[in-house]
Amino acid sequence: GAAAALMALVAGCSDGPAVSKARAITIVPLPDVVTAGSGGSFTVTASTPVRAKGGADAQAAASVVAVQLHLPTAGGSGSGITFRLDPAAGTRPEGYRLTSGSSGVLITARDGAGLFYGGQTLRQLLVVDGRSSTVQSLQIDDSPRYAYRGAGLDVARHFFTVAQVEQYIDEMALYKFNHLHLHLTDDQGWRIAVSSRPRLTSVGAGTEVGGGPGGSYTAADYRAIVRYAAARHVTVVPELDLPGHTNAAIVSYPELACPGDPTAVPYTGIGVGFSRVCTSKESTYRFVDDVVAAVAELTPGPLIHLGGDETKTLAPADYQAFMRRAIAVGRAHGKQVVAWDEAAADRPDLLQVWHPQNQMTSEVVTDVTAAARHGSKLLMSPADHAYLDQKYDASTSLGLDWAGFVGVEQSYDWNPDTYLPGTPAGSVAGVEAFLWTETLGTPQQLQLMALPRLPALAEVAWTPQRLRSWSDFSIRLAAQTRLWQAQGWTYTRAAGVPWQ
Ligand code: TNX
Repeated sequence: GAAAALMALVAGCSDGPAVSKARAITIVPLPDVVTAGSGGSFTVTASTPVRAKGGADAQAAASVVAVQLHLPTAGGSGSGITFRLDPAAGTRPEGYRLTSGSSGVLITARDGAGLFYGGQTLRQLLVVDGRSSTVQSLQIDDSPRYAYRGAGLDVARHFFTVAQVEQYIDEMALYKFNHLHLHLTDDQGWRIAVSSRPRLTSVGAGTEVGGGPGGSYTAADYRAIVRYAAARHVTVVPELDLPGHTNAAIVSYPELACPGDPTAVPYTGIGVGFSRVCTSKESTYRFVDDVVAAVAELTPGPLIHLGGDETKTLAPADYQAFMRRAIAVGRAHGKQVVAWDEAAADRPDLLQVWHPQNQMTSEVVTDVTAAARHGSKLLMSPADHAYLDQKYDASTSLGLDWAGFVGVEQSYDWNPDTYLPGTPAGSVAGVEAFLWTETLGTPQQLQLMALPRLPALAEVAWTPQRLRSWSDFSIRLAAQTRLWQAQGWTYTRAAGVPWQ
């Protein structure tokens, strides 16, 4: 297997300094196949050129990776680092082949994503903190286990600026995530401007947990995030959480409430489940159409998330009827609809499983497996493994613990295909880590919770189950700190990892 090949590679470089041995095993997520070559090694210096062959997608991957590696780009052929797009390359979707020999490094793929991921692997092979570094002679053949590898960020409980979201995208990109799920609306704030409903941001964005100023994205801000993500092969999945988690929307437009509901007031606490729009008013569905239209239009990706979680004050039949209409609205605006697992009976295109198995009612389990049998794909985010906001252990000061502690091994050691008993084969589309922000208000706090668990979830989503082992991963994970330090990223030295 790949792990054994990596170990052979490490054993093989007996003449190198200790540090290059460590570097040989730093690849996270673990690639499918790593083969030690017999040729010479290649030394990258500050003037090593990065070249592109095969058109615009190759150029794009080469230029982003060149910036990440602080290397110049160059035209033409020759030695150096070459990104070659080749529709006939035998690689799989998003996969790549990286070959390193004495004349340079060649990354080939049939799509731009594959080239970009080859570049992220190269970042991990290189010394990033020195003026030159040496790549051993080797070949890597790699491709992802799941097509959807997501990370979610809650910008509603606390607002995060475009630059702060871009930093999260940088962390995702290094680990080959390809979907950013932005939780744009919740009780504590509405974060995306909708021109037909201006009070959502002029009123509904001015609050956040703890009483801070909140904030929101203009259409231009949101487009900037989409563009930054796209350059790193990350698709943005916007979430408008409905029909619950809507206090900020109701404060902005009180007519969204039912007659007789208490008057909504701005909310800066961390409770859940108390709010709902009025599902029996036609005007509510005009609101849903307006906000979905606006966000769908801003979003080039194929998915929109319409929430559906924790609507504890609605009768199940009313909830289900609302979600059925909301899903139809999303589809009418050209999107496939994602929803949280409570909406299983309404069979969204992608159903996001978030309840830990031991906190799921048997109805939800039955509905989820039935939806999967009827063609809904499953996105696995069980909180007891995938929630980055849960405390690592009793010593963690940030975070919540309603799903139990989620140590690094716990975040790593599970199988998305078998987590839920009765999941039909092939129905899991992917995995999504999620960072909720009730207790997190700064980018440093985001990083303390995301690192090191985000890379653990990356390997869950990318690497075949049979190649994964915690003891092997924990060593490669510990070696990531060199990269994080070079980026200026902070992290938690969580228990169980052999940190250096
Ligand atoms: C549950 S996950 C929620 C969120 C909270 C999160 C905190 C989900 C669909 N709903 O509203 O932020 O727990 O861990």
